[in-house]
Amino acid sequence: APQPDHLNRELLYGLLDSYLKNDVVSIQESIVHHVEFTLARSRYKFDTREAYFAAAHSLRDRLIERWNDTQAWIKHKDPKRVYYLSMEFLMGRTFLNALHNLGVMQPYQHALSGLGYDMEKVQQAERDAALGNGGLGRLASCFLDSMATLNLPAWGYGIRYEYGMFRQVVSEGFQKEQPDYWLTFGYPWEIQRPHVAYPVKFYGHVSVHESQDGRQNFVWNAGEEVTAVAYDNPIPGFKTPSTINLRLWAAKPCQEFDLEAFNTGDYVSSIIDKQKAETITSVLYPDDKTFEGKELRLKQQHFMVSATLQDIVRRYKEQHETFDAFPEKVAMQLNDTHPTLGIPELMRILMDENHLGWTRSWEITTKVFSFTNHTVLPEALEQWPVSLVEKLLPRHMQIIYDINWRFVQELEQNHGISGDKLGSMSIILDTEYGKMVRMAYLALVASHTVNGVAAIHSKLIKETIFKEFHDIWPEKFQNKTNGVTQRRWLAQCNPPLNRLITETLGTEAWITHLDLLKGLAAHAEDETFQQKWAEVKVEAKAKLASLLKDLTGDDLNMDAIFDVQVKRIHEYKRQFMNILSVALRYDRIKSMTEKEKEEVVPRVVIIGGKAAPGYDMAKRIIKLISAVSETVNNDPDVGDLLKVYFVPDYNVSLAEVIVPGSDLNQQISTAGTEASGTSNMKFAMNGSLIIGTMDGANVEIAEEIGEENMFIFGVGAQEVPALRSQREYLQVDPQFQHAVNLIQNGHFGWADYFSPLIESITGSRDWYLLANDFESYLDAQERVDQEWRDKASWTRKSILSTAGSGKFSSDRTIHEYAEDIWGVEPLPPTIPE
Ligand code: Z16
Repeated sequence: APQPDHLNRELLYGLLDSYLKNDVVSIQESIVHHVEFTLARSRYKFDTREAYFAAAHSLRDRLIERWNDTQAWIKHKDPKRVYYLSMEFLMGRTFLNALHNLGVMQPYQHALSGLGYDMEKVQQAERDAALGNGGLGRLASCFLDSMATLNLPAWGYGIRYEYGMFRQVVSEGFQKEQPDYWLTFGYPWEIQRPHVAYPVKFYGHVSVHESQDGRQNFVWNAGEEVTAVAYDNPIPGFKTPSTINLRLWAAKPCQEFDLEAFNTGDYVSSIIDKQKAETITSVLYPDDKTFEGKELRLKQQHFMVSATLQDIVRRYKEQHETFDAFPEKVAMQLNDTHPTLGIPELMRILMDENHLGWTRSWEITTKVFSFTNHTVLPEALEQWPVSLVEKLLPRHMQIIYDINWRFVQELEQNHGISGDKLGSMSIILDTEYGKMVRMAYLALVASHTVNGVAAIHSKLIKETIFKEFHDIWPEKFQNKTNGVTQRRWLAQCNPPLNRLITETLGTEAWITHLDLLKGLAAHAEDETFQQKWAEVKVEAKAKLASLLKDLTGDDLNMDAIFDVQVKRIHEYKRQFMNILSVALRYDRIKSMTEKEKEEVVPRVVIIGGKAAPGYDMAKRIIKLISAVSETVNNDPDVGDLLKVYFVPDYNVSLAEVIVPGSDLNQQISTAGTEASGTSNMKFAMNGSLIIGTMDGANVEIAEEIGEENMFIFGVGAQEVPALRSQREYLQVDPQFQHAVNLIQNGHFGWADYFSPLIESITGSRDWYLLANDFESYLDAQERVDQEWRDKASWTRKSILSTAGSGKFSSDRTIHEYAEDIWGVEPLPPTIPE
């Protein structure tokens, strides 16, 4: 880059010295400055949305200052860095989080109110950045917050989709998907870096050249090339100046490529052709657990890892002459198998572009990658047709074959494996439709570590999907129980509870040391404390009630249990079982005398979540919930003893209201199917009691909080395989049959439309064992009602839930990754010389 003739350091340091002050007047100045000069509006006339954008830009200035200092400091110290590679980051809103982490909430509030704007409304003007499906994407975002807060030299890498997770509209009970073009008014939290751009190649063919020393040199002559442009998103830590980076790539047409087409005379259609490049980063695939073998998706994956690896290698080379130190300077975490193509891509870069040779390249590659698995459901596991990989990425396919060939050799020679077992472990799977690449096996072979996301899940992957690999490489397997950031999921989303906890513990140190919540247990029996705790819950419930009032026009019964199940709609998560029990509860109330009704514990059942657009059963479940809701809510016999709501378009921002406002949350997946779950942790932190199975992180939550403070039911994961094989002979509980009959007989209408649902839980079809667990579920629901009748006891359990949730901070999770997998250390910021 061109340098100025003369750098006046003294002047430069002095100029911005007094710029980013955080007193109220300086903040007002900076907001008004952005109204005039960034938005080009008049300082005398700007609306709430403009106030949001101007305040966001003012905050962004402060983020950029910290980002610059942090990155200069990291570069200066050159420690080992960790890169979190993920196709999804479900960030939600940034404004409140940035205010809170920078510690400037108060002055901004005063600054805005002084200008005539209400902080609450200004915040609401921000749109969610929803570049993810669910748990996996939200986990990546929680991890960024923790990595920044722990001062780790870390970066996230992903894709800047133009359309995020679809907006869910429910009309007449049917889900409709609407595009989420979230960039309409611009996104103030990103910094475009037009100069940080890399070519990404696709298609074409590979040629071999003999080099002078007799070595074979592979050259990939691509058929298509697009440019990846960086967009940086600063991620501030809490109470530390450390501000890390989330670098998202956007596809742009490449300038220099295919000049020939331009010279053949068809200028306009050549340009239109090149526009197609941008479609690579157009849209997030909204399927959370079904593998869809779409070519565009494979393109997205390669696009992301290719740009990322070029960036990482370039950064490394800026400071190092050889690749010797690469594994001491770089760790890369693969968030599921989605970025697994990074493995052959790094091999290609080292071998073909840096001429390192197979042995050294493989040695380096296997030292830098580690991989997280997020599910044991077979339909989610990625398998790409060899024919497709070969066409799109011919050189990568060769490398994958080579990796597999050497792996198979090793199995034969070092482990004495042969025959069918060899085939069952091969990265390449032969099927009747052709050969497939098993991405999880590729990731496993090349990674130094693989981890599951909760203790039970990490145990299961060793026994089931990766059993043969565990037999030969037991030391590769680890557990890293998920966590969530208590900044967003307690401190920010539940201010009254934040205040009560801080006042009770006499410190706000829990915001960075969540274990301190233990200290609340000592107050669990204290009546006046219980009273305060209950008041805080009522406040949060009122916020949720007002959200539902806006949505439905209904006033909720504040004495009711707010009973919540919010998560992606999936058969294994058993929203169907939930709604069956609601149908039964409704039927029971209908048959009661007025006297009997006086004893009923009132409930507000809230269900929310998106169905993958092509997931027919999930869409029928949404319709069923809506149909039950319609009948129940309009039945005068029921009144406010039972209400059922399907909340449309469940997302991060809605969760921030729903989680604090819930009394009870449902985590009722068939044991062995939910890898971890992370909303269970958010609910526990906010004093919501769990009704759930011994699945995912529920198991560890029960260890921390005490099973007696939860409503645990259902069979354990160990019993599931045997029960599945006996499904058709199992005795069906009469209550279950009755609930099914209500739906089948058209009690809620749409009987024909619901018949595939009924079939899916009948006899041998009942894969997720609804019939089997139903009785035990109803029993747990009965215990919930009993508990609610004893207010003091319920509140005590609520306090103990929060008190026992300390383990589930993503700070703890990230600390473990850093120590046990990445080998990276905190680099507390100091002002660079
Ligand atoms: C996802 O969100 C998860 C798994 C997966 O294979 C794909 C997606 Cl998009 C979830 C798990 O279902 C959940 O149990 C876990 O808590 C979460 O990933 C984070 O690990």
